[in-house]
Amino acid sequence: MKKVGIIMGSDSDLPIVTKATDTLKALEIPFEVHVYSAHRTPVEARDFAVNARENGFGAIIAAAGMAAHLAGAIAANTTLPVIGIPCKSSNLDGIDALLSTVQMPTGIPVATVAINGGANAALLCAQILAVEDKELAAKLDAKRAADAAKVLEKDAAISASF
Ligand code: RP5
Repeated sequence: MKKVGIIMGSDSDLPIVTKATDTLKALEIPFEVHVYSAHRTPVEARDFAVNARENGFGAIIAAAGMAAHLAGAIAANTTLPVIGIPCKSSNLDGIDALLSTVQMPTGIPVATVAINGGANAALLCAQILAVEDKELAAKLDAKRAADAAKVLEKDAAISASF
């Protein structure tokens, strides 16, 4: 199976990235995690993106906050699908990172999930990889069914309490 590359702009983004790694582990999808910044280590971020396809990656998650250019900078250097996670910082509640990540110019797409949406970033990667992987698609179907069953249990409990 192709690997997922997870890049974060700073180790302070790790709590958000952990939501993605937990999700990938549960689905038994191989991944690598790195701290590369579009601003502080632009050469390393670029090199990772340029070599990612040849290095066995099938999709890349880029998590960054503030003036979040990481996902766009990665996307500029690969045609692998790039999923951006805008991370919330203290001043602007993540709106800064959301707009920086989502507003990509035509030709260089970044699939942007919600602010701090680490789990959905991983699920989107899984869905991309599952296009050509029936076993992974079955795991995703099973997860959806299990998630729905949990909601229906909550419905029964809430409904019975009134
Ligand atoms: C961004 O700036 C990082 O992705 C992080 O979300 C934010 C703050 O970084 P640190 O100052 O905590 O390293 O580039």
